[in-house]
Amino acid sequence: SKHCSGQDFQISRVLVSFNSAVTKEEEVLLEQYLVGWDELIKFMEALGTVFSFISQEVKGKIGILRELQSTARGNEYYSVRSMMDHELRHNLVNFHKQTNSGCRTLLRLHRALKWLELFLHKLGMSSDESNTSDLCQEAYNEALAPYHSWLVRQAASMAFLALPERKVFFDIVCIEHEGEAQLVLERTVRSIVRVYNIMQEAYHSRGMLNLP
Ligand code: 1Q0
Repeated sequence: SKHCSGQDFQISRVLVSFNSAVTKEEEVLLEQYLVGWDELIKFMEALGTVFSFISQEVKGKIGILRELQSTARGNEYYSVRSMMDHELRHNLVNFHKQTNSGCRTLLRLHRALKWLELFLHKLGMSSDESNTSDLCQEAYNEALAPYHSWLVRQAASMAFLALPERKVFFDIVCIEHEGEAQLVLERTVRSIVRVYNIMQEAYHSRGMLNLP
């Protein structure tokens, strides 16, 4: 009976996708991971046109990875580790210049997921007086700004100013009560942390945390 403005987006689907992306062997399944991102894109699209440059950017990265999955070697892109080992084995990862390797492309989404983790955590802990633009900017400064050019940082800060207030966020997420929000957000944060940590270790152990 609840009416929510972001009917297409469901935060539960983000949670389910990221949870199901992790196997018993602590592998991250690439397809499930990307499905989680598909859902996040719906959220950004519900925010309106100011955010479309961000969702276009994410769609571009997802597109590159799906393209790799659809090639003859697509089965190698089954999990994050299988992708990394395949690309390293075949010298497809360039450590000196920018290419469209799966490893460097996924690294961009990986870093963005840290931003989301911090932002959702802050949102869950926030109070009535909190300002979403500030929460978003703080998370951005910590997780993403160090990797972005000056121009991108300015554009991001401008976009943050256009963010709706907390109430609207909770409405899109379809949450009526504050307590409920905190619970759902913390659960989502946990599913993100789990995926993030596994991927962070996979990138770290292969010396690939700084791919150009
Ligand atoms: C909620 C509003 C979204 C706020 C997004 C924060 C990040 C903003 C910064 C985006 C700038 C994008 C412009 C291009 C950047 C690229 O230079 C960069 C590097 O790529 P490359 O190929 O040049 O090396 N690209 C990236 O860093 C890719 C990732 C961009 C950030 C995407 C983060 C979007 C996450 C959105 C999920 C929102 C869901 C919120 C759910 C809330 C539920 C209560």
